[in-house]
Amino acid sequence: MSTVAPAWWWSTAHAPGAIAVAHLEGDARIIEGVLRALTGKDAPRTGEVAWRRFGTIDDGVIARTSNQHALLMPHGGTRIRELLDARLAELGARAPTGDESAHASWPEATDNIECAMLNTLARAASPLAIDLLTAQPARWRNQPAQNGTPSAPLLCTPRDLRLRRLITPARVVVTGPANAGKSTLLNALAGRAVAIAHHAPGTTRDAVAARINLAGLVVDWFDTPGVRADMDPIERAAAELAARALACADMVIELTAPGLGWHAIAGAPTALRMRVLNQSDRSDAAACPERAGADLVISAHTGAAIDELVARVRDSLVPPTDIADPAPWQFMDGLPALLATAST
Ligand SMILES: Nc1nc2c(ncn2[C@@H]2O[C@H](COP(=O)(O)OP(=O)(O)OP(=O)(O)O)[C@@H](O)[C@H]2O)c(=O)[nH]1
Ligand SMILES: [Mg+2]
Repeated sequence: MSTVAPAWWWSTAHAPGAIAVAHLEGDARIIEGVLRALTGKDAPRTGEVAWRRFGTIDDGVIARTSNQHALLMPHGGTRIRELLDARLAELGARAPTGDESAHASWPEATDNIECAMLNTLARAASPLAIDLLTAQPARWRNQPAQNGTPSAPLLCTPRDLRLRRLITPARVVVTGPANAGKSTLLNALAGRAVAIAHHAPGTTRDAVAARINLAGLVVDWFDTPGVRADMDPIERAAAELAARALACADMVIELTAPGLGWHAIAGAPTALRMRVLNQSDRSDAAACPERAGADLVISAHTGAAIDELVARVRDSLVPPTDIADPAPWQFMDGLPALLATAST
């Protein structure tokens, strides 16, 4: 998206919670200007995760997952959220207006549902969203009518919410002992060196975030530093950033390697979880005790089972049955109200 006004929206519910997550998306120079005005410091570089004060409102984490996108993670109080909304509006950011009639933007659209669909399509992150979104106006119009207006459930179903991960990327956080290969895995998935990978334990001293495409599903992938007993202050600060990412993870991948064991980790209680044993190419991998506890065994070096990992993460976050289900999808809040005015 390269509009002049950056888009600003929340992907956590408007309710008290430990941590809230907001998205800022737009032209790189413009979002850097907004973040500088908000925090008084330079914006994190692409791939960086940093702790910042959000003016006098709160402090929290900013993860720059791409040139055009940053995640802001303040505490989850409703007042903090309102103050940040007001401050971001002052700085020129706007909520993506899926519910605008916006016929001016979409003169070819036949009604409000189609406008909403086109607005959502314009900011959908995942290629998998395209066919499903474009099918929605017809599905909603074909809903059985009640009192002359199409009937629509007011509450979102779990399927509605899972499918919204096609629009706003889910957060996948990888944890595990130092030297498991967490950074090597991110680099293999991203197809480039996003994170520094090295045989010395404690190589990752910063949390790293990148927006990557998992065979059609785009996610925000967090590489975290391996937790060790003798961490220096910089590593401990990085571990705090990682804890903040874990608290709002949609999925946690626990990665280990032969001989390193499984490390229990705290994370969002609702997060999906997967245990992955890496370094299957090593001669000691076949008989190692970690194998018994693994959901999947991979090698980030040789690429063995990486396609399987990608497919499993994608299908856990957005199950293929959700996509194949022909029922209408509430791809945004307020859709039932729009349906009531669909024929106007
Ligand atoms: N044989 C083998 N070595 C691997 C594999 N994946 C990573 N490594 C090696 O393991 C070492 C550690 O890899 P990293 O990716 O830096 O590990 P990390 O989990 O990010 O480590 P920290 O950042 O210290 O927490 C490096 O020497 C990698 O080359 C693999 O699949 N097979
Ligand atoms: Mg690392």
